Amino acid sequence: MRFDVITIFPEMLSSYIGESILSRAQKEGLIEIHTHDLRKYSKDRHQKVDDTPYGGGAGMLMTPQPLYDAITAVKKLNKGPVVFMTPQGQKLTHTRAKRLARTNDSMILLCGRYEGIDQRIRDMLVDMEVSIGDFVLTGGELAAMVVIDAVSRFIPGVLGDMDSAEDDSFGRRFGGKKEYPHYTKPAIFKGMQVPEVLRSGNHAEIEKWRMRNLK
Ligand code: 6GU
Repeated sequence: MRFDVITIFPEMLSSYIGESILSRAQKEGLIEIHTHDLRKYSKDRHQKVDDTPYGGGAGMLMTPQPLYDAITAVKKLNKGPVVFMTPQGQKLTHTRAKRLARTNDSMILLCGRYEGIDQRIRDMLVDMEVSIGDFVLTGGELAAMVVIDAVSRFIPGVLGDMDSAEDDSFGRRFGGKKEYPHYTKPAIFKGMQVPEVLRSGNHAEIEKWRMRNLK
């Protein structure tokens, strides 16, 4: 899966995607993440990318020229849908993340800032609008990282074994199933003991205990 992210803050993404599972997935060629600095596409001599809204009102909007040039340039490298990150978009869910992973080889993520983007770009070039929840962020960058992370988990090989994309606690919960309590070493921490049965090696009893303790 190839992700191209258009943003005025490319460095915001690099530390997150440069660590842990996403970093390994890129090294193994399972995913590719490219960032594109929107300002570089601005024809304004101060690399301006925003302006005041027609009709008045608070805040600034992202102007169409840099967005148009950036999106059309990136579309030559990435044939996937253009996804605009906005609180007005369709809510990202476990199911939608899985569907995005299964139905696309690539996608372009457009990060908004300020009060939003010129409507003509939405009408002309945006294929899909995605939100990560009912709250407003200062920009789409965190949301784009959430999409990349949630979608990448469903790409075969990104997680250790494919089962874990569904069978971790979140997958179970969203699948309507429950999860049992987990413990790791040490056996006693601040005086609190790990249930004896989990240390017994009796797998039938362990399974029974887990089924009785679903939350
Ligand atoms: Cl995708 N963008 C912004 N700016 N805020 C959000 C969001 C996206 N999803 C939830 N809040």
